[in-house]
Amino acid sequence: MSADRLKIIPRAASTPQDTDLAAFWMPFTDNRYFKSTPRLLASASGMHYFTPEGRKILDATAGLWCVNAGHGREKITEAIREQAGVLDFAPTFQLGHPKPFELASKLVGIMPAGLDRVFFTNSGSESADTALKMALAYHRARGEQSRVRLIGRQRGYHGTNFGGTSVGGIGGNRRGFGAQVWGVDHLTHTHGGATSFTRGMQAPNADLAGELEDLVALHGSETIAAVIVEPVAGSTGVLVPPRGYLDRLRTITRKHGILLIFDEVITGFGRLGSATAAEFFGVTPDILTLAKGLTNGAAPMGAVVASREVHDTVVESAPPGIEFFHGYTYSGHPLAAAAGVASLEVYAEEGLFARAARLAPIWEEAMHSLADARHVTDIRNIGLVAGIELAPREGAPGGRGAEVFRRCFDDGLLIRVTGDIIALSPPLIIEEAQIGEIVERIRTTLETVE
Ligand code: PXG
Ligand code: PLP
Repeated sequence: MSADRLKIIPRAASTPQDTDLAAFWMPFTDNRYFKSTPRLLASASGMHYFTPEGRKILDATAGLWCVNAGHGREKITEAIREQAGVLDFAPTFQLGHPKPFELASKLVGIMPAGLDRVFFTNSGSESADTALKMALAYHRARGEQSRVRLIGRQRGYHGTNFGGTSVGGIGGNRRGFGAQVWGVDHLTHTHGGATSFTRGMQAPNADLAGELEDLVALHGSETIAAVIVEPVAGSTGVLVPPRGYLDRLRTITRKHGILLIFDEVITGFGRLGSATAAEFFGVTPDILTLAKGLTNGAAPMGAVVASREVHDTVVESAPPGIEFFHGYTYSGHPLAAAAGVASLEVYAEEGLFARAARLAPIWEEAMHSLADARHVTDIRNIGLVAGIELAPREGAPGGRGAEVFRRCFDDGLLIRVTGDIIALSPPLIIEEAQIGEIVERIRTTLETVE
C-alpha cells in the first residue's frame, strides 16, 4: 500500500512538524523524543512492516507479541470486513449475537482440560483485572469473604489497569501512582542471574516458589484470594522459570485454597510451541488470561478462561439475576470475535503452534550464537522467544538498549528492548533464513554501538 493512500506524510527526521504529531499522547513512549524523531509504520505484510518512505522492516517482535500468524492475513481481514457489513455492534449485556459464542466454543477446544468458560475483554490489561475480580468473586461465593489479598511477582507485567498495575512488579509502572489496590504482596522474580546463558528452563530452585509458603505464613491463607504470574515473564526481559517452579506454585496454591492465575497474554497462541504455556509446562491454573494473539492483533480483544469450578461457583451461588457484576461494552465485539474465529482457523490450518515447536531448537541455536557478540551478558530462550541481555552503560541504564533499538530499526529490523534487554518474539511463520537475518543484523548493530 502506498504512503499517500495511508495519508501519512513522510518527513525527514530533522524536520518534525509538531502540529501533526502533537495531539496523540502516545502510550509508553518518550513522546518528546518520538515527536522530534518520528519513526512511523505505514503498512505490513507477512514478516514485514513498511515505513511511509517504503523501507522494509523485518518484524522480530510480532508487532507487540501479537501478530503470531504474520501480518495482513487475508482470512482474518476478510472475516472482519464481512462481519462489519453484517453486524457492526450488538450488546452482550442481557442480549447476544452468534460470534462470541462461536469463538468461546472454539477457544475452549485448545485450552487445558477443565478450563472451559470464557469471559471476553478488549485487552490484556482488562483480562488481568477481570481475572483478579473473578477470583475475589469466587471466594465470596464460597463464603470466604476474608480472601481478599492478591499475590503477584516482582518483574511481573499484567497490564496497566489498577489491578494489574498493583500485582505487577515493575517499579516504574507503579511508583508514580500512589497506593493502588490494597492487600497485594509479591513473590521474588525468576531472573536467575544475568550471565547463565540458560537454554530453556533454568535449573530447579525450590526456594523461589517455596516463598509462597512464607507469604501464606505471613498473611494467613484465609486472607489470600489468588496468585497471578506469567508462566514466562515477557515484558521484563524474557524470564524463564526454573524447572518445577510452576508445578510447585500449583501444589502450594491448591493446598491452601488459593486460586492460581496464569497470565498468558504473551505465552498464549503458540509462542512456546503449544496453544498455552499451561499445556507446555503441564500445569493447569484455575484462571488463564489471553489477549494479543487471540485475534492475531487484528482487533482489540482479550479473554479470561475460567475453570468450570470457578465459573459454576460464582454463577450457581448467585441469587436469580446477574451473577457477576462485571463486563465491558465491547465484551465479545462482533468484529473482534470474527477476527478471533478466523485467527484460530489460521493457526489450526497452518499448524502454526507445531511449527513454532519445530523451529524452537533452531531458534535456540541461533540466539545463543550471539553469546560472543559485543555487549552481550546473557541470553535466555524458550519456544520462539528470546531475551538478550546487554551490559548497561555506566550511569545510563537503558541507554545502550535504546540505541540498539533505533539502529536496528534504521537498519531494517524491528526488535523490542526493555531497558538493556532485547526481547525477540517473531511471528510463528518465520523462515529459518529470517532467523539468521535477525541474528546477523543484531550482531552487526552491536558492533557499531558504543
Ligand atoms: N499481561 C501480560 C503478561 C502482558 O504481556 C498485558 C497483560 C497487557 O495487555 P494489553 O493488551 O493491555 O497491553 C501484557 C501486555 C513489551 C510489551 O514491550 C508487552 C505488553 C504490552 C506492550 C508492550 O514487552 N504486554
Ligand atoms: N464511563 C462511562 C461514563 C460509561 O458510560 C461506560 C460504559 O457505559 C464506561 C465508562 C465503561 O466503558 P466500557 O464498557 O467500554 O469499558
